[in-house]
Amino acid sequence: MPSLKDILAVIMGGGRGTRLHPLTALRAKPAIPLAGKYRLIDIPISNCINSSIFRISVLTQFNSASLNRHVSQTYQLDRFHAGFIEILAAEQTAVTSDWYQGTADALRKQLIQIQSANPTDVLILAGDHLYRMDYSRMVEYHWSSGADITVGVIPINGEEVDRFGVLKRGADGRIISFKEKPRDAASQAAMVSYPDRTNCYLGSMGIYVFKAGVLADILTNKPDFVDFGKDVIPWAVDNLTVFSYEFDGYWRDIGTIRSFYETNLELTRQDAPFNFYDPRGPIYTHARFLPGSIIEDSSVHDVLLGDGCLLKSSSVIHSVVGVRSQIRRGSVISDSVLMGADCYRADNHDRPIGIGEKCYIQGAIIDKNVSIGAGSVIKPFPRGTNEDHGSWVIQDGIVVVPKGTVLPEGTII
Ligand code: ADQ
Ligand code: ADP
Repeated sequence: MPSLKDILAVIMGGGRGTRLHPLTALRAKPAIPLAGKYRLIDIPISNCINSSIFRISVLTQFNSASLNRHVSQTYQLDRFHAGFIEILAAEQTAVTSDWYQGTADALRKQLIQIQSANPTDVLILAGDHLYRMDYSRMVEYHWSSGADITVGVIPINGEEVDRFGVLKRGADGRIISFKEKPRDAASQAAMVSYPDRTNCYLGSMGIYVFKAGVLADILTNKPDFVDFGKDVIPWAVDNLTVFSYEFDGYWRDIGTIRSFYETNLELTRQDAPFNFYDPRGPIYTHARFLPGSIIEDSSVHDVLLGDGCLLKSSSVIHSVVGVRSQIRRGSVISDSVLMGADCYRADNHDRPIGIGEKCYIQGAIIDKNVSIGAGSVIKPFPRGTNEDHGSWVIQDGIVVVPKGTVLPEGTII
């Protein structure tokens, strides 16, 4: 049997990032802040480390300084854990043909790098999922079944079925049919696996183990295959041995503004389905050595509060308040995700970072280093509303204020 040392994990760090716009306007998707102090990339990297997989490549479109800094400062393997954690970026150019065209194309463009690690198998992971998973079990299942490809799968319900790859499998676990995001009722009905259950479909988690040789053959011999879900897996199910590995823990795709927002807010309660505190599977992140947060004359209910925050005479309800957030006198924040700040004062000291006095903010995502002028009001819009006003964007009814924005005093959204 091969060993986990022979595995190469490849984390798909994000394509055009339109679904998480404007959080991806100025940064690579893996660098998006999560749960007040982490970044999206911390989830799959921590899962790899906790699964004893120490060879990790992150594929991204942007060679962003903040992603490089975060990964290089956070993840330093000691000499007893041979491996590497590296970022492989697509050419940073606006000419579309040089960018990764899809998930399979991204691996194709880095195939030489991937092969130079000489792995027996390649574990392909998404960069926008929240879950804690021991990948070694999936890899061992892949080895014991002798599969060419193993797909991680999870039961899903009828409302989600058009957002996922869905599959049917035989009693031995081998996948016999696969449809990427089936839209019409007839093709959905044909894919039911568990007629008696609410979660009656088996959905692909978008994570795969490939025999390295099989992956290289497909990427080389099928140059038209751009995506794993759309092209590679449907073809492989008909032509190769593809098995399913069923995961039974909490798992959530947080690749849209709505799911990202709702998942962050779920984390404000201790009984949340995902918990960052499991000592058997810690989620790592950049250690910042920030002071504790000061909450002066304020009320907080159901709040996930990062380090180094300053709340003065304000009220915060059901919200995530990220590192170095400042909320000033008389402000009310509810149902919102504040990502915090990289510093307490802007470099040129011309504006206070954070939420000014007497603001009312509900149902919003406020990205890092934003200044919101005193007396501003932000309220949510009906679901399905999408508008781009530059200094604020509405995605599915949620107001998102992009990184570094300055909203003048008395802004009403
Ligand atoms: P989607 O999530 O819609 O479906 P996709 O947009 O291809 O698939 O993204 C998969 C992952 O790869 C994401 O983490 C994304 O950020 C990243 N990614 C996308 N394009 C990339 C690129 N060009 N370069 C680098 N990274 C890129 C997939 C499967 C479905 C499955 C769902 C589960 O296709 O079958 O059900 O994942 O979430
Ligand atoms: P983040 O939440 O973005 O990871 P950190 O709190 O981890 O930020 O900061 C990482 C380090 O980088 C810190 O020392 C911070 O002061 C520094 N830093 C953050 N943003 C910038 C920037 N735009 N330019 C220079 N240094 C920065």
